[in-house]
Amino acid sequence: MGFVAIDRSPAGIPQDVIARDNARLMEAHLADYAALAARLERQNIDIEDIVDKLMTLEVGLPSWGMVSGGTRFARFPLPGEPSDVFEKIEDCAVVHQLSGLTPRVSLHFPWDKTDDYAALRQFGESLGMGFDAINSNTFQDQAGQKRSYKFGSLSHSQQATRQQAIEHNLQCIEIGKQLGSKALTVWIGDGSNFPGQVEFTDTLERYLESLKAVYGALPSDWRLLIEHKMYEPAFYSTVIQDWGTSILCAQTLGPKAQCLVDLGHHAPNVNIEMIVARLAQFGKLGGFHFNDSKYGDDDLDSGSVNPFQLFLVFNELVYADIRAQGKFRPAYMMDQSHNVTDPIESLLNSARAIAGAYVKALIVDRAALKQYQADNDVIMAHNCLRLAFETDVRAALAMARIRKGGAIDPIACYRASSYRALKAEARKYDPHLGGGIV
Ligand code: RM4
Ligand code: MN
Ligand code: MN
Repeated sequence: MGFVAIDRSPAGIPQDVIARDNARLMEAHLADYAALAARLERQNIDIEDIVDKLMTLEVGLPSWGMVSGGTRFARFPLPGEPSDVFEKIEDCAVVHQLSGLTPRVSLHFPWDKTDDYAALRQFGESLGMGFDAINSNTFQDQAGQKRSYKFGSLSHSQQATRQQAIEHNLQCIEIGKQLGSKALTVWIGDGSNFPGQVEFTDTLERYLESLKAVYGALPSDWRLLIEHKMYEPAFYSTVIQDWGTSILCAQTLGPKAQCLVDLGHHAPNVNIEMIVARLAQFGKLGGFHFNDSKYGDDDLDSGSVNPFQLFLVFNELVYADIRAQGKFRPAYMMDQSHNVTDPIESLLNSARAIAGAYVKALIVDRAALKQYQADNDVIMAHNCLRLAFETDVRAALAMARIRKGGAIDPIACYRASSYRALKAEARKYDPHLGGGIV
């Protein structure tokens, strides 16, 4: 196998670095954990149940987020950042090692193209990493590509261009099968920049016809995740502009087609948690791209701007899981762009924010909430959410990390390891490498 022959320096954070850093913080952690356990006990919640549930949460990492991202103006590369898909997976494995939350990486093609996918899978597995949804890319032209996506891809006015985009998606499925993925995420840049440029109805019809061909090639245990986005790169209209069009397409295609919600893909102030509830209620919430945003598709770190919204989203996800009797399994992934931070540190912080939002949603007193809702006791119903959100649950998160072999303080531990500085010596530095974020 190719992987055996690949010369790579040993990956990961040395276990003794984690052990030493945890030893430094253990006493304070145990005191905090006991205090939180006592607090939760007063609400009849066993902290051990919460930690057990948290330990089942898994979130995929975006391969394209492992390299410094850029804006339309500039990209500021980081010495030691990965230069190929193998090195990206190495960095993902570090995030997982320290956080215990991110055992899979979501790849993007052709950005992550390589010669030997069996070797890539083996390399991932050797680092404890599996593969999440495959992302296709028909929103850019690649060198040597016959037909341009300037005016669209799956919904293009010309059949040959649509066919080229379909074939790319079919190739993505083939690659995914070799890697053990179970889903294909399709986000297209198709749309228009001027009123009159396209016919809304015709483009959607063509999109659906194309996607039917992709859907037909899905293995039986795969999902097709349709990702909506209201603008960019098209600024007047997009073909899959919102969750309404997304669910209509998913319903038209069939049971393996579901919707993916990217938190940054909505108009400002849209009630995203309500969209989550609606999609889940009708069995069509298939996946998530976590990130945060202030103005648009900013791809900021999860929970960095609006942690209350992240909590409210998880509140709906937890409720959906209760309604589905524990069988609600969307593919949770992050989709972020790190322009001014070390991607590993941003992803560690994001993992903490996501885990925190989940735990806070788990400790909502749902019986009391239902009663307050029935009685129309507005303040007390609202306070059920507020109290959970305001609880400091960091000790529960740390305990889950410790039990998975991770770190009490992931960023401190990462810094203590000098991982990035060591990689800066070992990896080739390519300032022209793209972060891949549009
Ligand atoms: C898009 C969308 C897709 C992601 C690309 C890079 O805005 O969020 O999920 O693959 O960006
Ligand atoms: Mn996305
Ligand atoms: Mn996006």
